[in-house]
Amino acid sequence: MKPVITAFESSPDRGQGLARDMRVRWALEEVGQPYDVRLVSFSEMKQAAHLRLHPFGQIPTYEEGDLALFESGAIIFHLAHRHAGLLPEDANARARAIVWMFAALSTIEPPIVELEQSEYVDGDKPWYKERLPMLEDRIRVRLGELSNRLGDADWLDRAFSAGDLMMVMVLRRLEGTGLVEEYPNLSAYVERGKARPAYQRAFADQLAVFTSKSEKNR
Ligand SMILES: N[C@@H](CCC(=O)N[C@@H](CS)C(=O)NCC(=O)O)C(=O)O
Repeated sequence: MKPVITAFESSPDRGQGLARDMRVRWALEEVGQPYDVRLVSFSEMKQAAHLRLHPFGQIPTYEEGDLALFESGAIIFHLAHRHAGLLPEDANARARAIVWMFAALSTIEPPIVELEQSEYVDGDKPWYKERLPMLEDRIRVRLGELSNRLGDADWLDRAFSAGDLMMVMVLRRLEGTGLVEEYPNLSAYVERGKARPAYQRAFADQLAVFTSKSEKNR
């Protein structure tokens, strides 16, 4: 049975693959699991049918038979348990890879999301520009620490894992800020992730949603 995920019908990032369905698509491609996508509009996400799947009215969701999941981290964790290819077999290496998934979501992503949101929420406030360097410096602290840990390795803990998938996707949220580029090893790490064939298939699929919609609107 093919799982079904949800994604934005009209992604605000115009096909850049920054919405969180991209992580799930990438994980599905890494493990070779075919899937279907149900596109949802912003208003549909807030209606009862979608809220039954996702209590916060967001994407992505994941349905597989009578199992319905939300939270990109939990979905990828589920896929990594069900299929080979995203977590190492060795129990300790597996536990360490899971640490990196959590680190991406709970240590690296929050200050990045705070920077993004400050622009939407406070971009018009007189103090917005004064606060910006502080928010960027908070991110730099984490990037510096991550860069030190990665060193000249290809991946965070030897073989590529769901931890790297999540970290690469979280770091991608900084595209356009120049922050990741201040750490050449992190920049190369993100590019290494993006070069994976599974990433490229996932990226092309989510981009096709945007391009087919733009063609229809011509
Ligand atoms: N922690 C959630 C975050 C989900 C999330 O923020 N989704 C965004 C798209 S990337 C969304 O649906 N935004 C629309 C909204 O919140 O109304 C996850 O990782 O799945």
